Amino acid sequence: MKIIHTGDWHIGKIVNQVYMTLDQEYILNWLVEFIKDERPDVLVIAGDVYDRAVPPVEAVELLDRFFSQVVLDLKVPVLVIAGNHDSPDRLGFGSGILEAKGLYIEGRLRKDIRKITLKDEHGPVNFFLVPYSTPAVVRDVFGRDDIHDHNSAMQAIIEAIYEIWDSDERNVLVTHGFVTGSEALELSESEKPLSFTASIGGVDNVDVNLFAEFSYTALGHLHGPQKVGSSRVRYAGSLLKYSFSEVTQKKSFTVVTLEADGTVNLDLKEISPRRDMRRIKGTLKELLNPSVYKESNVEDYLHVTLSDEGGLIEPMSRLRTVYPNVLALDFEIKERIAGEAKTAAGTGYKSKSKLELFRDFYCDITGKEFNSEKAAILAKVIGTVEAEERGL
Ligand SMILES: [Mn+2]
Repeated sequence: MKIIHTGDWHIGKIVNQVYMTLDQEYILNWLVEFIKDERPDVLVIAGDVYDRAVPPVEAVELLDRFFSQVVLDLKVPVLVIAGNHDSPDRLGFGSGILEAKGLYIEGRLRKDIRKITLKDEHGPVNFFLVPYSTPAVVRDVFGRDDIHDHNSAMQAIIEAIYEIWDSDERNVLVTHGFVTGSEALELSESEKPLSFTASIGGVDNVDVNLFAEFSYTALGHLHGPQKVGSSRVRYAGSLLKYSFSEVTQKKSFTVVTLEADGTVNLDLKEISPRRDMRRIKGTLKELLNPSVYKESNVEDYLHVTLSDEGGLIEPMSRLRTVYPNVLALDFEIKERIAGEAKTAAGTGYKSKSKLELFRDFYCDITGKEFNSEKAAILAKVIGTVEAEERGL
């Protein structure tokens, strides 16, 4: 069986005030053509389909058009789960109607884990759809008090799958979260901590060993395409580069061939975007010199670092006469003097969770200790707000 595994589309994403919808449309049009040629048995989208719980109209229309082309015209089934950016109910809306046509969307986790069985010439392949869920939701769904983090939540989910599966058949898990093994993973600024508890000593991660019995586990969440431990557990990576911390990543679609005996062969199909995301560095004069930029795509999304020492007049507008899509500009000198970006939130604020940011702010302003009691209260507030944002 041939599976195209992808995820983290973040349709409707805004990067430095620019809507990426046209870039996303470009790739999805390309994907339709690829599916036409490749004739996969199924397309799997492992969460974070939209960037926000309430996506812009253009994003919804784009996805709608894509699904119609793949499911109705090409008759290739599509399996979709919600990620932590999606609203479970909004994503799942109307999924009952579309199921008959081969579009399976699992927005909200259910006690009877969703099992979709597709067939190839060697027999059935079962896909278990496990949308992103907080430990609290999993605890509710299964009515189990022993679930306290993402790992114990996933353990309960896997146990529920074992009750309904046939271990002699080929079984594929589709889920979204932070799955780790013994090797370090490639992370980016796009992946924020999943839970507020992670910043008070808890952990978000799920042990990859939980997936040992599956022929393949199709993961979403991390934006860099990569395996976790063995190549049978993989992150597809995001559709596009969504932050400058991803500039060195090569985005791809994972074409998984599942053999009769359950072994997998992988083929990565590199994604060529309409506009790449890059960093460039030099003096303003150098960067505006045609011999410097003539070999490159000046339409790319750029983070420009200027190495000029003196003052410059309107560097951004001058850069944009050549590079219309400069998204960020900084100066090498200032950076060297200032060291790491410092704000009222202290150093490294970009990688801090909401709770940590508040803690730093609180301590800065009051000079008092932010004890565990205060942390617990605030964690609850943040949790409630985040749940509301996702429409839970
Ligand atoms: Mn995610």
